[in-house]
Amino acid sequence: MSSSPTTIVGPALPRIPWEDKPKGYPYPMWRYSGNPIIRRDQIAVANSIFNSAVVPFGDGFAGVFRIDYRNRTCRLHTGWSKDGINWQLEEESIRFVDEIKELPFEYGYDPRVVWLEDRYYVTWCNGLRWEPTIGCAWTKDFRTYHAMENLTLPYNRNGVLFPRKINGKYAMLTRPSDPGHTPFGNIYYSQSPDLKYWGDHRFVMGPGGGWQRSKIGAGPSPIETKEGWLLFYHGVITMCNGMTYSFGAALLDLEKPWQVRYRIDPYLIAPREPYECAGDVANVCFPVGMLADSASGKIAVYYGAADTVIAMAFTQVDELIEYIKNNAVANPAGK
Ligand code: BMA
Repeated sequence: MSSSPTTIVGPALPRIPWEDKPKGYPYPMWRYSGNPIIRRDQIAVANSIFNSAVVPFGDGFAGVFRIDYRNRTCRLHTGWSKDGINWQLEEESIRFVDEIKELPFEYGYDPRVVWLEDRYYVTWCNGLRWEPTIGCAWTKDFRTYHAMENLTLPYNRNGVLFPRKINGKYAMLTRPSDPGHTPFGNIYYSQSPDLKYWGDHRFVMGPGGGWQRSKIGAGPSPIETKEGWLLFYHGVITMCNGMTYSFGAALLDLEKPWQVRYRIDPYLIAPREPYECAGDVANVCFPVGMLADSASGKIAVYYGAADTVIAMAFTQVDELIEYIKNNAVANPAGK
């Protein structure tokens, strides 16, 4: 871990994929001009490829991708990239060694990946008798994945591990839910001595106003900054034609991450471009992947668009934090 000249606490990533903000653009986060970065049918089995997570790996990047098949079940697939933008996806889905007999792997979606101590952990929304909970596995090479126990009971989604222990405990955000298209949702914080037994649960935040008024859920693993944990999260507003998914960001206290320091009022990215507004589920921008460079403060977010393709957006940490503070809601914990 290098010392950070910017607000980000963590390693430098000079090869982070990047595109400068368009001249005169007034907002702190901007889309990649080459969006979407992955075609929905990039591999033959796929109906759609979206909501996927990436990390630096070797001299490039690795990722865990959500692929919905042409029979409309979904699985996780490994992907590889030299530049973080062009990806090669494995044709075969991820299989787990040491599979736990009582936890047959039925389906998996919305993976998150985090480097924690000495390995990568993948969490995802895991089918358990078709009831969603938080699945977990670890890998060191993205070739062999070791199954772990589910991290929660059903029903739960959007399980995200922090990249280090906090106060001597592993830490996780989840969003307890229901078996369907959950109409509600608060983010909770849980703690564990061993990544297996979880407790000391704390409420973090619930829905707010406007674009985040029906439900919210954590996005990628939070980024440690000198100002707190920077959390990108999705928020939903239910409109006449269904749920619209946008995303924003909040700063959580470093030592007590269940305390929200600042929470953004306007969204950062909301469905606007054709690939976000039209697809299998219209009007969805769903962030689950992220890369950050502590040397420059650059951040690249990967988000699923319209439950069909993957898109990218960029921001710079100092500009973003300033914007969050200047555009914060009065009651950061929400409802
Ligand atoms: C959520 C999850 C996401 C999906 C979103 C919009 O409940 O299922 O995978 O992107 O709905 O359909």
